[in-house]
Amino acid sequence: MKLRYSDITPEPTYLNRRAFMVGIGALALGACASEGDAAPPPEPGPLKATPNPAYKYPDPPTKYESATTYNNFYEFGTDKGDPVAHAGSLRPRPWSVVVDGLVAKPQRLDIDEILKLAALEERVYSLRCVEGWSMVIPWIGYPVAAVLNRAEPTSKAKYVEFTTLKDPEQFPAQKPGLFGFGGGLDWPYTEGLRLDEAMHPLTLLTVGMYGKVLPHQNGAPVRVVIPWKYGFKSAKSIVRIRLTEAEPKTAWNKAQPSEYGFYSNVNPTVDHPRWSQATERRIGEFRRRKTQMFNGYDQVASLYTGMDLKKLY
Ligand SMILES: Nc1nc2c(c(=O)[nH]1)N[C@H]1C(S)=C(S)[C@@H](COP(=O)(O)O)O[C@H]1N2
Ligand SMILES: [Mo]
Repeated sequence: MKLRYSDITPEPTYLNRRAFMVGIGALALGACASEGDAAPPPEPGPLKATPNPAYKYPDPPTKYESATTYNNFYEFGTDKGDPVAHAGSLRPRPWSVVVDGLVAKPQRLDIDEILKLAALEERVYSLRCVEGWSMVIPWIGYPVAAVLNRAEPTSKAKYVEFTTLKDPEQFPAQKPGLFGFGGGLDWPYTEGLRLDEAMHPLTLLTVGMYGKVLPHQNGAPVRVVIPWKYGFKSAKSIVRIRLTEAEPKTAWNKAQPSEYGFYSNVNPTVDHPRWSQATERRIGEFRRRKTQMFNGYDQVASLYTGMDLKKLY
């Protein structure tokens, strides 16, 4: 098998370059931060959900082992194996999520309320990382719309911001390094969607996968999953959902605006500045596949009518 540039040049390239420029090694720093406190996460318990036949997937799911050992979760380090090695420090309980900003009824939802707020569905989605690989994952959750509706967005609300927990005791890579640049991103990790994207039935508030509670390394206890967008839009371990009038800033866009845009819909015809997005490698397979427009989720196309898809990275 021929290794492609996109197989070996993931997101950290930019971080290495920046670390080099300031004369330190961000990766080395990450390693320091996490030595000593390496604790693997516990095995997640079972979680019941009803398979939703509308969201089956034609291909078999990725092996559970791969989906829980090959992860991007920079709060634990930049290597794919860092999350499973270090995520034992995350404490997913007690946990609550605040829903605030431009809403009539701000909420603070305890994780136990979240688990009961709507019927838990199993939905098999494909997750496509901007780095050029994909997985097929049976997620458990319900539409983010259920939570947004409860909070009653006001007519001014146009966007939704999702924020990951900031706690360096639980996330070793958030410990400030030299120049306040611990771990590489401007913590906390934030992501955002337009309100209509967040309200779309495909956008999933996710609390489990493979019939189990969400493993720490996959974003316990609650994350979002947006299957037609590159994986980095799907923020893990969220503590806040904020409704805003202006487009929210996002962690990857702040780090490298020319490479990670706000929309970031999966699009085979829009290359990443450093690699093509025309094909992808499904984890567990050898031959590359053709990338599908919107990752195959054509039902969202109408959200972008009249917009220049080439500009929606
Ligand atoms: N808080 C947080 N959320 C995150 C990330 C991260 O580093 N931190 N990585 C993103 C990226 S790049 C991808 S591809 C997916 C990976 O999800 P998985 O590990 O469950 O497959 O999580 C996304 N959510
Ligand atoms: Mo990603």
